[in-house]
Amino acid sequence: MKKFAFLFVYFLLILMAGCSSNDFQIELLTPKSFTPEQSSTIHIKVLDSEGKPVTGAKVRADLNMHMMSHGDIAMKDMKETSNGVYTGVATFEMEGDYTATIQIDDNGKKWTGEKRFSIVSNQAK
Ligand SMILES: [Cu+2]
Repeated sequence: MKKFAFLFVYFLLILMAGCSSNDFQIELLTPKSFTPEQSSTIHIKVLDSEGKPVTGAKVRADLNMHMMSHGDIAMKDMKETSNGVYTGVATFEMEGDYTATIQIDDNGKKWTGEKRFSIVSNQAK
């Protein structure tokens, strides 16, 4: 009987661990194009597992191009501009595919993950 109880607790722990990775739903909103030497506005929407906006969190995003070293574009302290929507500015040097590494700290509850996006230059070639 003791063994059975132990197994049950073990099972419960596995279930809990499985849930914690889904604490946040992150949506990255980027413009489709940019103007060289001008800043572009990036939004990150942070929702909890129930789809409610996460307010008052610390949000940071680092943008990197694939397979290139351009000097990171870091948005260290994104400002919350509306409920659960965090805004930062980035100055792109080059069009192409980027990976955003996003870090959320919601009162100690943390999430880190990556989102990909592409952006093109709107300057005529
Ligand atoms: Cu590049």
